[in-house]
Amino acid sequence: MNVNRRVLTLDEFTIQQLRHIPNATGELSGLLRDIGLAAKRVNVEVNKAGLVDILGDAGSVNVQGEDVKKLDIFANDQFTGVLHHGISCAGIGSEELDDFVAFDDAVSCQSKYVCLFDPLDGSGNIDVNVSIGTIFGVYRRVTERGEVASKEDFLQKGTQQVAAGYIIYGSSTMLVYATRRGVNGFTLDPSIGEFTLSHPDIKCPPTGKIYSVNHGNFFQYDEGVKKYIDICQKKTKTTGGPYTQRYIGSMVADVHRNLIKGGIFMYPGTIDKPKGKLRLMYECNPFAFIVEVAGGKATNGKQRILDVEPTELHQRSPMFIGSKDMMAELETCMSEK
Ligand code: AHM
Ligand code: MG
Repeated sequence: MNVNRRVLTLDEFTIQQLRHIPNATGELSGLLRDIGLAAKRVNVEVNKAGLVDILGDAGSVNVQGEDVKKLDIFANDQFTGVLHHGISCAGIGSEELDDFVAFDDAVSCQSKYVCLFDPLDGSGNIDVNVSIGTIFGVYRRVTERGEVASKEDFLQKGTQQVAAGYIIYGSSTMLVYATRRGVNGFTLDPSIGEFTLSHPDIKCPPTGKIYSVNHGNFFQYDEGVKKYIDICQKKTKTTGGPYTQRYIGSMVADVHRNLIKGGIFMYPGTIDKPKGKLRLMYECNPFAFIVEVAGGKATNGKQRILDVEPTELHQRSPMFIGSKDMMAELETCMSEK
């Protein structure tokens, strides 16, 4: 029989990785497998979104005061469900829920990890067929195993993540995840229903040609940000500009593209919203972890994102993330008075 062993599934890959880690229990592999399963279920519904009556508002409003689409709720329920029924997760925090959920059954209380996620980011793009995604960060709990997880398990700095990743429901569906060992990308093979390793050991190019920002807010940005955007648009010897502006308005798609091709993504604070729009725990921390492991940088304009001490689950943060040389140019602009 001719079996193509160059194709490694997500499960096979995570189990192989265990061999390099002495005393590993396999719980993280289990958790990633659970996330992969929820992703496949969400993918099926996202693909059907144009066909069935699943579009539109579900009639409720989430904790940020935004309309909730039906698919957000479906995705939230899928990720919460698989993590609850698995054996690796003691509780979850979700952008769609007011508060964290600690699983209080005996198996979950013995679990090592908690997971924070944005179940369906960019969901405003669903009805126009633009890529959307799921973002997740995994933390080792700080409370004793055996207890029900508590707030301190969820309010940890981004540096404490043991893994983080995203799923992009795009022209193909991909799951990308990082541990401190590296970043790897898996493309869903619909013929076998498995995520298969397609982008091993992703590295973010040190520089690139793409900048991503909402230009509509330009006049609301700080002078340093405006100055950097100005540089992006100019032909200079040092930067090799002008750069190309690409902004999908779906962070997973924008940051994924910049991670692979090199570039910078910015969601700065504005006069109206000084903390910007993105959520530290569900969007900024996971991406900061992934991009840093890949060799890039992520800050809030003043401080490394991963070093920010969280005070509340739903807090927002300005976000600047991407290729390290472009981030250095930005930081120079922001530090000049
Ligand atoms: P969401 O979590 O409500 O979907 O919002 C987050 C999304 C990001 O994916 C994207 O980068 C950003 O909102 C776009 O916002 P804007 O339209 O203000 O540029
Ligand atoms: Mg979001």
